Amino acid sequence: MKKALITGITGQDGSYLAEFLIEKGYEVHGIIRRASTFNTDRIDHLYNDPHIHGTKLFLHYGDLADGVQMVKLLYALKPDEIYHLGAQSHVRVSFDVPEYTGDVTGLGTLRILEAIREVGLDNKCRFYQASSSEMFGLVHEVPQTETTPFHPRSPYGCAKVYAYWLTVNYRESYGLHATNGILFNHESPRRGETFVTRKITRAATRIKMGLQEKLYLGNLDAQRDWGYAKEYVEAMWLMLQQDKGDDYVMATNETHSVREFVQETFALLDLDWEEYVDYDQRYERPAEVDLLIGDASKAKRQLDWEPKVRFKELVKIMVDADLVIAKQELAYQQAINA
Ligand code: NDP
Ligand code: GDR
Repeated sequence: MKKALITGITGQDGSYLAEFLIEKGYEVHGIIRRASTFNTDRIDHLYNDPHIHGTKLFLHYGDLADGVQMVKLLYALKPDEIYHLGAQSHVRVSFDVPEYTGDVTGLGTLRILEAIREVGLDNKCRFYQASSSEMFGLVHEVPQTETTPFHPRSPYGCAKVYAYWLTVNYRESYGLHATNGILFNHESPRRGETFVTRKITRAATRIKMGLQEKLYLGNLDAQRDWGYAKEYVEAMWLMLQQDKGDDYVMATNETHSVREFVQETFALLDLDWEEYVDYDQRYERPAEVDLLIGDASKAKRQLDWEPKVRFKELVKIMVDADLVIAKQELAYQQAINA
């Protein structure tokens, strides 16, 4: 049985990837952070008591800021594959906490790569780095490919560029099977609620149910290449099944503005978006990434991977899921007011 270690297992992608790997027969280990409230909502349905025979998911405390713990975990687990998804992943927040973002999102990758070497797993373990289309930043070329130059526009983007090149460097220096998945935005009903797509579908469905009056957003003109997270985690696995580490763009090759996402969401709910959406400057970024559209033809050619869920279907998946939650919220409110 293959053993995988996932950092960021409690996040959107980590939860889908854990599901996918367990389904494939892997023993899955995940690193979680200690918090004063529960932070494992997205993976609770996968978790069994570790004393039960046949359990496939094991959780360990750790933090990307803690290199010693990383070494200890790798000594103990000796995984075949490491999917490094953990990060301070919010672009706007990275302007508020740039040093922390550099430490966790940038140096966090270094800590894992060095732990792999320290434990002597260079020839055994395959490494996946969650690289990002945010590295392209200022538009130099469309669509963006594996050879498009990087010009990051945020502390987050800069940290990801550092981590990207470390991954390439450890491949070239030490022969490590190390891969960058350069993933464009991917969303789902499990997307964090402060990212724009989920913020929109949560708000619009709550407005529909009479639970909220307004939705405040920043720049509606930014364009993104939005795919479906569940499909993108399969691509991560495929990348690590190749003979050699490499770098791959994952994208839909379609782009839409934030405004279009708003329009599509409100239209599905028979609402006129202009009545409900207001501008709030605080959601603007000091420097914006205006246009992302990816060309994933290398992934199609080498991995036989291509996304199936397109923009309208993605919006519908998210609206349908959030409508269920909004209805539950309304029922709960009515019950406590009764
Ligand atoms: P999320 O923000 O949903 O999840 C981030 C994960 O990282 C969470 O499990 C979080 O734990 C964990 N984490 C944060 N800080 C630390 C830390 N100091 N130590 C250990 N773990 C930490 O991100 P996504 O699932 O959306 O993205 C996964 C990865 O892919 C990230 O690296 C992201 O930057 C990258 N990426 C994402 C894209 C997207 O569109 N979703 C596109 C391209 C790249 P906790 O739950 O405790 O906060
Ligand atoms: P992004 O995602 O920055 O692309 O990073 P996000 O959903 O935060 O923003 C997308 C675009 O929407 C605009 N926007 C707003 N964004 C947020 N969050 N909140 C708002 O109210 C709002 N109004 C307008 C933004 O300015 C931006 O242009 C995501 C993250 O998952 C990264 O970790 C990942 O690397 C990239 O996608 C690819």
